[in-house]
Amino acid sequence: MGKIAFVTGITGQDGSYLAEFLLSKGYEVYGLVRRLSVPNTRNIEHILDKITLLDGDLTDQGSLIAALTVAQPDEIYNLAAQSFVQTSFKQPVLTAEVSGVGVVRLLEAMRIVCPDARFYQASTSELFGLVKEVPQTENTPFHPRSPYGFAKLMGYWATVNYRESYGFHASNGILFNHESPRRGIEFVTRKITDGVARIKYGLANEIILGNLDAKRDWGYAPEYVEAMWLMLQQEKPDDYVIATGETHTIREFVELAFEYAGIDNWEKYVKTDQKFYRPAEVHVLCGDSTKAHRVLGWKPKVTFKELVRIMVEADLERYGRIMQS
Ligand code: NAP
Ligand code: F7E
Repeated sequence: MGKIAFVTGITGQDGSYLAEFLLSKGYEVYGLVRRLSVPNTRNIEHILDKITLLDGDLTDQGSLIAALTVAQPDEIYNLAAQSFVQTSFKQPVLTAEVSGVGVVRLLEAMRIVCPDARFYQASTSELFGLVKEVPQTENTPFHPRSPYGFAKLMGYWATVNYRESYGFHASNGILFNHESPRRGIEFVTRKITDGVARIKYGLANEIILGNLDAKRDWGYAPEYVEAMWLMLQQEKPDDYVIATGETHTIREFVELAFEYAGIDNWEKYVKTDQKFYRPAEVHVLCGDSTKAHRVLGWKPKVTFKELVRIMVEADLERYGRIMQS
């Protein structure tokens, strides 16, 4: 019999790639989905007949207990969150409820229903925020810069605390930015590649962005979900930085995206607006994933340039199809 996995956030970028990955490993996969007025299963449409969806929400304790009772998982991957930093400034309490207290609710549900399961928490490089050193490792002090960051800080420490208090096999993956054609449209990489494709097809004539000088360590999402799984295959739970070790500005991403789409003079099309700046910015992120390489044998393969190309090509192809239909 294969193992059973329970994935929150299964409709999101990472959840959908993780579900595919777990299916390929022979897992029985359960996913938690919340009620939306318009269903949002685009990322998992192709595997809907292979997984089981259970109703629930990280803000509803009873629904988490009920879902775990049905699934009886060996492994729990908590990927659900209000994950957009910009929105967290507009909806800080909701973000704290979902991305912070939500982790405690899920850990409590696990304590009641399946304390011997293994637990993965989707922690983030946003914990480092105003960075204390470059590159950031598992030992770098935290200084979150947004409600998203401080909510995730609670999730991080809740995971450590349940490990220390109850002996849970609970691990934090401190993942740096990772992107793909399934990235939500409001995140900067996807906003750029979607915008470039629109410009290429004459559907738009500009992209309006915020701070072009911020630097991020961007990796490729399908590779990052494998690191999550590897953490839960270890005898002992622990916390790991997952990153490429390279950092690039938003400007560099923009330049490459226009180049791959074959559009000259990107400056002609890109404008900036204060409304896309953040009240407190995370200026530079660059991770050191030496520990993940040493213990998990994990290493990123897709380079920054390949990532930009993959995303630009996917959006060009998508608009190409739309234009033909
Ligand atoms: P994403 O695409 O925004 O997906 C978030 C998921 O959470 C969606 O499935 C969403 O469901 C679900 N969700 C939101 N609120 C919920 C609630 N109240 N109850 C239950 N489910 C809820 O995020 P992602 O990029 O895949 O990231 C996955 C996780 O890793 C998140 O926790 C994120 O904070 C964290 N993380 C991401 C990165 C990155 O670069 N991508 C880096 C570090 C950490 P709907 O589809 O219904 O909205
Ligand atoms: O912003 C700048 C913005 O929204 C990246 C989430 O997955 O990764 C993600 O958080 C940078 C910031 O991602 C625009 O100011 C400029 O400096 O793509 P983003 P993020 O905030 O890094 C971490 C690791 C997570 O955990 C989060 O869940 O780009 N930027 N102009 C812009 N950002 C956006 N969104 N839109 C712009 O127009």
